Amino acid sequence: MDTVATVISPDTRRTDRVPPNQTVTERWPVLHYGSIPRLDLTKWRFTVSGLVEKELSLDLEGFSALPRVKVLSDIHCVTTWSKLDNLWEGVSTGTIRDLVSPLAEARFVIVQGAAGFTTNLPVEDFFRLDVLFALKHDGVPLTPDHGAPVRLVVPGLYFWKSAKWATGLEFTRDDRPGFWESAGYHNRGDPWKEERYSD
Ligand SMILES: Nc1nc2c(c(=O)[nH]1)N[C@H]1C(S)=C(S)[C@@H](COP(=O)(O)O)O[C@H]1N2
Ligand SMILES: [Mo]
Repeated sequence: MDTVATVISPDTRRTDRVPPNQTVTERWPVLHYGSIPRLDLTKWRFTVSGLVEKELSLDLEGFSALPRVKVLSDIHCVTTWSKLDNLWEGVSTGTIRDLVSPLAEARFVIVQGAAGFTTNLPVEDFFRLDVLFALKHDGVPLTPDHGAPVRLVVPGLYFWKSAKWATGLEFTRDDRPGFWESAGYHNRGDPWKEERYSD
């Protein structure tokens, strides 16, 4: 599991790197719906389905053996806290793309988390170079409250898109609002445009 590259998330290079109406925090709040799932890691799978040439199903050992990337990025939560300079390590969404070969009709990605959680992204947002399925944060494995063993990290969008306890994804032709998107959050969630809630 070589680390293939370190990516600096482009938003960290902005002269004013804190989006409008966000406040920087040093600590890392824990936020999610429901309770922390108790996962049986011997049964854990990461699956990719839908509009792909090759479906994928990996156990934790197989997933952990994929090439790694490191990403330095900022977190912007819609509840107005931001946490700067997070160093993530995990599997780039580009690596997933190479493994499954999405079909040309695949326009959206529905990412799945434990206990039925989903979040939706256009493929363009999902395949940005700083998007990864993280196993580590600041050099240590993710803790259960932050989404262990694997969580999505989408630095360019509000943090609700960063599904914790990720178990896979589906490529679709049509968009399908996920958990928070169906509960009144914006469908896309660009923090620089303050796409917080839908009206
Ligand atoms: N599976 C799952 N992932 C989730 C959520 C959730 O409810 N379930 N909430 C999202 C929201 S709203 C936020 S702000 C971040 C918080 O991540 P953190 O607890 O690591 O700070 O997780 C996101 N990922
Ligand atoms: Mo959130």
